[in-house]
Amino acid sequence: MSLLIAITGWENGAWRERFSAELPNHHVVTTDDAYDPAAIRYVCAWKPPSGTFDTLDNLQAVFSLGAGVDHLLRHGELPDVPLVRMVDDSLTLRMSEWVVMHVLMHHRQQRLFDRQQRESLWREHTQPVASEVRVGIMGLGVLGQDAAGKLSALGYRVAGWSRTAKQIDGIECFAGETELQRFLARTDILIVLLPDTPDTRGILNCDLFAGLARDGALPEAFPALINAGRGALQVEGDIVACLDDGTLKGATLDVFETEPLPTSSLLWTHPLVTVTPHVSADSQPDALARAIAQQILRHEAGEPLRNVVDRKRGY
Ligand code: NDP
Ligand code: OXD
Repeated sequence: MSLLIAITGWENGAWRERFSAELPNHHVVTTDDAYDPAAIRYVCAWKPPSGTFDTLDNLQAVFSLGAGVDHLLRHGELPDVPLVRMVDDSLTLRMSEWVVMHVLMHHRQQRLFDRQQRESLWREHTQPVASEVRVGIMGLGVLGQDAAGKLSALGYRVAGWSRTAKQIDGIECFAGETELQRFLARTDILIVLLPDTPDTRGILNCDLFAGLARDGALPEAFPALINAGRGALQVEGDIVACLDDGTLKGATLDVFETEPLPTSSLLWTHPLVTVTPHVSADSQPDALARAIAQQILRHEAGEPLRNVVDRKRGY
C-alpha cells in the first residue's frame, strides 16, 4: 500500500520521514519521487500541486494536513473518495492559545501600552473585567467550541454563531442568518473561526462590522475583529475603511485574501492592525502525521474514517 504526500509550501522530504516512521508497513512517496500511480491508496495533502490526482485509480481516501479543506475542494481534480480533515489536539489547543492571547491583547489594550512604551509614556487606562466584555465567535465547530470554553473560563461573556442551532453550557448560541444581527449586536470582540465556503466567502465586510455592538465597556477598543478562519472570508478594503472611520477599533488577522500578505498591503502598517502569518494553530507535524496514520490503520482494520468532510456543505 502506498501513501502519497502532496504539498506545496512545506518541506516534502520531512513529511515522508514522519509518515514512514508512523506507517513502517506502507510505502511513502512524495510528488517529487518516481512512483506507480496504481499503487497509491492514500493522499496526504496541503495545497497539492496540480496533476496530483491524475491516474490514481486505486485511491481510497484523501487526508488534509489541515483542518480546512478549501485548498482541496478548490483543486478541480479531487476524485470522489472520502475527504478527511484534520482534527487533533495539537492543532485545536494551539488555536485556542492564539485566540485567548489576542482577545486579551484587545481587552487589555496591550497595543496601546506598546505604543506608550515606545514613547516612555506612563499613562493608565480604564480596564474593565472580563465579565464586562462580550466576545462572539463565528463558527462553533471543533475550534470555536474549544476557544469558547477557554474564554468562558477566563470570565468573558461568550456567544457563538453557527449554521445549525446548538446548546452549549455557558455559551449563548445563535444560528443561521436570521440570528446573525442579534449575535453581532451583543458582541464587543468578534472572533472568526469559520471555514471558507460559498456561503461564508466575503462575509466579513462593512455591513457586518456595522452590526457589532456600540455600547461596549471600552469604546476606545471595541468593537474589534479577530480572524483566524480564512482570508477569503474578509474584504480587506472594508476592514481598512472600517478601522479608519471608527466602525472597528482594532483587528488581528492571521489569514489573508492573498498569502503571503503582499508587502504593498496597507494591513502591514495600519496602526490598529496586528498581523500574524497564518500561524495561529501552528501544530506539531509529528502529531499530525500520527493522527493520519491512526486513521489509516483504523480504516484498514475495517473501522469508519472520522472527520469526513461533507462536500455539499463545503466543510
Ligand atoms: P468545523 O467544521 O469543526 O466547524 C466549522 C463551524 O463553522 C461550524 O460550527 C459550522 O456550523 C460553522 N459554519 C460553517 N458554515 C457556516 C455558515 N454558512 N454560517 C454559520 N456557521 C457556519 O471546523 P474547525 O472548527 O475545525 O475549523 C474551522 C476553520 O478554521 C477551518 O475550516 C479553517 O478554515 C480554519 N483554520 C484556520 C487555521 C489557521 O491556522 N488560521 C488552522 C485551522 C483551521 P455547524 O456547527 O452548524 O456545522
Ligand atoms: C488549517 C490551517 O486549516 O492551518 O489547519 O489553516
